[in-house]
Amino acid sequence: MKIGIVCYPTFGGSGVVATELGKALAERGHQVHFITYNEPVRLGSFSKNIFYHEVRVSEYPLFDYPPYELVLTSKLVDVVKYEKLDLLHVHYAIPHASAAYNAKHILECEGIHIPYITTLHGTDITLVGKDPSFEPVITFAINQSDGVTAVSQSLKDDTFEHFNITRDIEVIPNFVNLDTIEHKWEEKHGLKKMYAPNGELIISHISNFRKVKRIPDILKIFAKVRKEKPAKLLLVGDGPERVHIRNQCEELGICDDVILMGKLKSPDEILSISDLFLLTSENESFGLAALEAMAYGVPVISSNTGGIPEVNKHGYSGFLSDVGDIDDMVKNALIILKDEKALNKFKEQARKQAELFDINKVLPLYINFYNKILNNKKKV
Ligand code: GMT
Repeated sequence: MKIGIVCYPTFGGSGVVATELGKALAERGHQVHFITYNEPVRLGSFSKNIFYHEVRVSEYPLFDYPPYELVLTSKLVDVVKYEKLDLLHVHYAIPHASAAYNAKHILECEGIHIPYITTLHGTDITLVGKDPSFEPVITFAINQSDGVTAVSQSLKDDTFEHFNITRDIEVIPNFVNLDTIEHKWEEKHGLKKMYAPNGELIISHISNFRKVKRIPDILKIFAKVRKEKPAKLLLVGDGPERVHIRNQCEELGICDDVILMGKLKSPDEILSISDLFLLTSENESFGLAALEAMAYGVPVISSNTGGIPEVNKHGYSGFLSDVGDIDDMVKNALIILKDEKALNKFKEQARKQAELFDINKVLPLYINFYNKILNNKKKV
């Protein structure tokens, strides 16, 4: 197949999933064209079947808001036509689904039929999409898609609850590539000493530090756990909430043990040395970061919200607590960190749980879905 993938090329989960999916498809012989405003951060080195088409939005004094969606639409028309694509797969509904809809109809006027699949990732539905300034367009572009997937049952339910959806949505979860993780794990053994020189436990969190992640909860949990167990907190990522972190660390008296790592291209190193992962989000459609942690055998303390319970199994790969229930999360963290035996048991279970989401299980779901959509196209 020749597939065009549209995504945000940044550190966000939707961009990571789209990029890893494209890479996996390319490895299996499909031709993958990334159509994005920057090279996706997780792309790594190019391979024979991977192409990158830049969506370049020019500045013009008249434009207070550069028309990204229009430029993307034109680029889609161009790439579909000249690369003879079979299918467009757009990740994150806003504004990618409506751009794909417009491109499809422009191409139809020229006798070219290109189906598009929209994958819903999370905040495109749960936060941004619901906003009345987007809602009618999002509803329309979802309903008009040739195929729609959501990354969890919870996100699918949310979509039906908040939008007037008149079509099916297929659940295809996020995934990890356990083969490559196994390999990287071996490489990173010496790193732990650098961050935890006295054998402290390493607790980590990775996100884009937005309000929805509840970063203050992470710091409060860490402060309490650290009273019982010597530990370091590694915070990976950046975003609007970062400016408050230092002040809160000072209030809690934990500055010396909290390390702000900034944005890292890949979470591999930090996860490979972590003992516990925290995900305290208010809302989370899936929680890719938690799954990536589990793939490294890192148990997860998380909130019981959105799609997280579909990933993190309570009492097995970690624990789930009500959003904001700091004391319960601390209690659960200490069950895991109690002693080496308990920690190793949870580590093993976390890894086992991640196996359910291995790319070799999830990729066929996407490929079958693509084939179904392409077969429908032939029948039209
Ligand atoms: O909203 C974000 O945190 C970023 C967002 C994205 O689309 O880039 O992440 C969402 O998509 C991920 C990949 O499908 C999911 O694993 C995340 O749970 C989801 N984030 C939220 O729902 C908050």
